[in-house]
Amino acid sequence: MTKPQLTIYLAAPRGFCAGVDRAIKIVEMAIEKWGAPVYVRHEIVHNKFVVDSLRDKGAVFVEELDECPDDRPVIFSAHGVPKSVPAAAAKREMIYVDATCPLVSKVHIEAERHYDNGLQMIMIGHAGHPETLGTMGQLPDGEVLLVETVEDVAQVDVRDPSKLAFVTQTTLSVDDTTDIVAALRERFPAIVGPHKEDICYATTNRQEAVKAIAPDCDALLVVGAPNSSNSKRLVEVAAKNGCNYAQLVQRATDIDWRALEGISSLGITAGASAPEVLVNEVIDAFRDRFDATVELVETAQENVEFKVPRVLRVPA
Ligand code: 0CM
Ligand code: SF4
Repeated sequence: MTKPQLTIYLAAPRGFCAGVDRAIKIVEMAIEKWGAPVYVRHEIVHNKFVVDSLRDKGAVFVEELDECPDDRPVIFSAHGVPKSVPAAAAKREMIYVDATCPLVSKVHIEAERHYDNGLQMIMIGHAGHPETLGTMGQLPDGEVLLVETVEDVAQVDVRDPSKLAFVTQTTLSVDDTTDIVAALRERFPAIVGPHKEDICYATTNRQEAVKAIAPDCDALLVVGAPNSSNSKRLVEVAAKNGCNYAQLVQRATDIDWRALEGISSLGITAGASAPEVLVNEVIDAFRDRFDATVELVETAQENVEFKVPRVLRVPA
């Protein structure tokens, strides 16, 4: 039987960003240096395949520092942690290594700087996401107000509209955030903040790449995890930009083949925490069922690299 023809538009950039690459290497280096087990507070990045691979090498993943013994090293995930976490680790004289992405740390520093200048902080982010908890946790409890939507901006109750600043999560939808920032600036003209928002280069580039292919795709699959904010945003971007069927898949086994019957064009991308091996697995699954041609659509080139410390330094 002849296979149906399929053009696969493979988005670039996609997949691992510099912060994810660095965080994974830190866990690997820690296991090499201190032996197993090395504890990791929260999934180092939001990807089951990555987490399972590191677990096989000797990492133990926990959600809270309380679950770690005093005498084993602990690594904080790429998403960042509230200040109370390293403080508690130091108090217990634990060895800890912070794998927070430098672009998230930059936002932490910004929030602190504004606070020190006497400004009340507003964070644009998703409630309960570890990055939001970590950034809000740089300041004392209750000092950061969270807004998730344009509607929230109308409701937010500030101390003094002339003394305000905002920061954002790094993995938000660029377009939705533009609207929220505009609403903030309209209601609080004196608000201080970044030129646009704090969304990172990787998030921005992956969304741009999806925008370029979405209108030409009968369907688009994002390789990524359901708890990965940046991956979920890619699905939304595809849907908002003219693709009628956009889905998140963790592995090829998640593909709903019935829903894809009759397609002749498919977009594929991957969130910043999804390894390329899983993208290839998905492409191979399509090659099994279709006469597939892969076309790379590259909208930007990335050459960002974050240094991994050669020796993991133990905080004093
Ligand atoms: O923040 P998000 O949920 O997108 O995290 P992730 O682990 O999927 O991606 C990389 C990062 C960060 C910070
Ligand atoms: Fe850093 Fe952006 Fe990657 Fe998050 S998605 S780890 S902020 S580079």
